[in-house]
Amino acid sequence: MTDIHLLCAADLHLGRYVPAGHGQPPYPIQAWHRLVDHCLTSLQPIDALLLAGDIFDKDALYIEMYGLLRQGLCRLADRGIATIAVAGNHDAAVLADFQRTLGIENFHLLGADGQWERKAFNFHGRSLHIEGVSFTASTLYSNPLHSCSRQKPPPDEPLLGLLHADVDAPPGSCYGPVKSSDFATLPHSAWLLGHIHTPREISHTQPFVRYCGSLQGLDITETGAHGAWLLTIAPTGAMACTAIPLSPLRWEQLNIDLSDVEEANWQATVMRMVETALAEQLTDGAQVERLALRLNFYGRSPLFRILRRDMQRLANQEEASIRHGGRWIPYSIESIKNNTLPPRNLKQLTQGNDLIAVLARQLLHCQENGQLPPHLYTLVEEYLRCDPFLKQCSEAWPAEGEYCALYLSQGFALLDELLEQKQDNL
Ligand SMILES: [Mn+2]
Repeated sequence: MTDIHLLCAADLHLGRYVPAGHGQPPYPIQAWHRLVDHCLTSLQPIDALLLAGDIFDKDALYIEMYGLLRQGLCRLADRGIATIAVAGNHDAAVLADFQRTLGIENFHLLGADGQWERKAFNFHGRSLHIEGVSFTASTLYSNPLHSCSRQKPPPDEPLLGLLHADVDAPPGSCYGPVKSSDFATLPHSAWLLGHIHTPREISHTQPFVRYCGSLQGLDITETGAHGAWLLTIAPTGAMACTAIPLSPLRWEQLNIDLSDVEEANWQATVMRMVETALAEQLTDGAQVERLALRLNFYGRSPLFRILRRDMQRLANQEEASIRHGGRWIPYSIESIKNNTLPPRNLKQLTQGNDLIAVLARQLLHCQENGQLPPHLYTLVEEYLRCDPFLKQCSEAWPAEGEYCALYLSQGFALLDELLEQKQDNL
């Protein structure tokens, strides 16, 4: 008997505009082509492709995504490779439509009516059962695992689960809330999940449970290597899961300490530090075609004032690229955060009653306590609520512990501006 090889992916979001420029066609579509190509050319012959929901970004994208999804599925079917999928909250209607109207051979949408469906497949004379359920609307308030069958498969025939769900979500989740402990009560030996875009192993054994993560990171919160997972099932039933990085665009956040950086030649020093940090962070970069970076500068630094004025220039480099694995990978700067602090002694500024002293006292108080008083906390929250990026991407909302750092960084910038004006007026 031979191993069964399944390539597993989720959250393709075909049709999503990913703002990191220069990609033709868009990155999620490039990642889909790479996924299909990998199935067809992998050294380990792939028996089936498993997709755990959110294949389309929106139900309204049937026409736009019709050709490329159909072509990919047909190329796989022509080579005898099955595609087994469930729909997620983003493609609850369109995927069922697609399956019903096209009836592509060897494309199996499990549980399209919202009821669990278990199908038996035969690979190399071995039986494998795959069970899944699809979203039928953009929300699902109940726990889908509560209605999942407990019926065991025949001995020596593995049973896998395919699901789009929100594991251990806060109460009130409308995306199929389940508990990580639920999986242990079911007879499945592995679960492949979609919905959370960060790839994550939830349980290593009995059963094996994994979030595949988005096939292509969609914004700066989805950093690091993204792609598919190769699930190998040995004749003994033993399973192994290996990452297959496929995303052409990779997002990285770099934290760079500028404490000891002198003002002289600051541009050369900072550029070198950025590229050194990037080189250290860039593992599994063989598939990467482009990098998009967020720079987080921190530390008490003589560069504080220079950065306040000039840091955007760091994003102006023409044809920026980094050498990696014997080739040059282009990169662009998504954003730059100046969380450095000025090197001055804040206490000296707190004397008196002018605006500078009032602000310095406020900042010193927050710095020493490491947290904001309630009225400032509310102010920061109101400020964040108006941020256009956060409105669209609630996952990027800073943790409450970061509010104080955010307030201090804005406060120090204002203080520095006031000090500069005062000097100019002397
Ligand atoms: Mn998704």
